[in-house]
Amino acid sequence: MFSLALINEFLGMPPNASAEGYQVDHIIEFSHWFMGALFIGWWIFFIYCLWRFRQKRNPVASHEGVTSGISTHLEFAVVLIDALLLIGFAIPLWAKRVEKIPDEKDAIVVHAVGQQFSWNFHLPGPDGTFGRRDISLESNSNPLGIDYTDAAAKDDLTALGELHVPIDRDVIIDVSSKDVIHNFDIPAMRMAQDAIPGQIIPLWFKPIKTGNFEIVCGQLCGLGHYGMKGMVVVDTPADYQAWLKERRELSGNQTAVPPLTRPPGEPPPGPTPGTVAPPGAPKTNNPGGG
Ligand SMILES: [Cu+2]
Repeated sequence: MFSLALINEFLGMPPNASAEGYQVDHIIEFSHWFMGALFIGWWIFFIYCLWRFRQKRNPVASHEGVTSGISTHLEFAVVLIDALLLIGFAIPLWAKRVEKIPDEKDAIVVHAVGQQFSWNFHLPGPDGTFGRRDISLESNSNPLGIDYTDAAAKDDLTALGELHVPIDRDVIIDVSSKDVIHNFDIPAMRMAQDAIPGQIIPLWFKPIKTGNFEIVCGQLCGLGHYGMKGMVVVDTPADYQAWLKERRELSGNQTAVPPLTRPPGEPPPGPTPGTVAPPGAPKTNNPGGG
């Protein structure tokens, strides 16, 4: 069956997997068809001009130019359609995304923290409250700097690179970054959000298909940017509970001795190998590093 949506597939977009993604798909479809029409229109105009203003027929240049108003009308129509796309569709869609965040009580809430070059996830655990995080506690064994002396942190779960969420539940991901600007992008959910140091910005969606969906970093964040990938696994509710149980068992082992400070001898998180420090950056004294 012919479908307008074929253009998205043709251009390589993965099939949509979230309840809200269709709105994004529609605006992308419309924009692509509109660009396609403009592309053909301008080509016809270009070829017409080559023929109409050929030298044989116009040996002397006309310095007066076009006298009819048709090109003005055409250009005005293009501006009008562009304005309609922006004001009528894009801005309201964006406003809906940033204003109508689902209630946290009924949603799965996760913190995603970007770093060169991976995604860390922090889950609140059974008590539903996130434990305190402190940048001074960050280490290789505690990349999120979770303060395990905080009562709310005792049951918290962490995951690196792979996040599981249940199907048909609203998911809110609070996106932030430890170092540079990253972008938390799940193409199949049609969701992307910049991860900005010092800011926590929510992104939300409702997955409607089970399966594995790639997370990519959508901002060129350093030499390892190409490898900054992750996975969102959309599970059935039973599989999701099983994953939580597994994470709980794993983190139970990890936090048997809660690290109050950085383990002795472990250097503070410094530049990752492969990262080029910006010009003028202070030299780090990493005892272990070069
Ligand atoms: Cu990145």
